[in-house]
Amino acid sequence: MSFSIFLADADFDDDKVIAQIPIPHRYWRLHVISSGNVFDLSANELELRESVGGADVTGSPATYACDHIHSSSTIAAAFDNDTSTGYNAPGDGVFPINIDVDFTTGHEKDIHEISWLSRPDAPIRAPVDMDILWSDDGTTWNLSWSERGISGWSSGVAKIFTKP
Ligand SMILES: [Ca+2]
Repeated sequence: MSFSIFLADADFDDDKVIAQIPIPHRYWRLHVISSGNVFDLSANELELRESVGGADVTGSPATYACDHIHSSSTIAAAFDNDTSTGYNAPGDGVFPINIDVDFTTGHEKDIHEISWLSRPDAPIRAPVDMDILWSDDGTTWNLSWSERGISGWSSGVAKIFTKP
């Protein structure tokens, strides 16, 4: 989310945007509604960026959580900058699945782009429908943007999702 400052002229008919002020938030959530293989979800690397093509802002001091995870998996494996390790869901078809990033107090971010690298031997274990949410308190969640009908996953290729 961001606010625009407008420079208004006398008749308000051609106001110019003179600044975009980012509104950072502590918590961000990838709310995955459905998967390409219906039953399972995987992510070998996830990146959150504050600008299109910008730097990945995950990493210390951010912490991660997921509400549905295979017993032999960790959500941290999706954020360790190692493309050979990853998060895996239990494969039981239970959705939605929430993947949360807590950037921590004093390190709030304004996320505009997500990069998702799926599991190389099962790339369709990846989102078809997904919402990107933010929160300031970890309890009340707000929609930032939605992705629908995602397709075309292929092995070893990260997909990029940019805020409209
Ligand atoms: Ca990894």
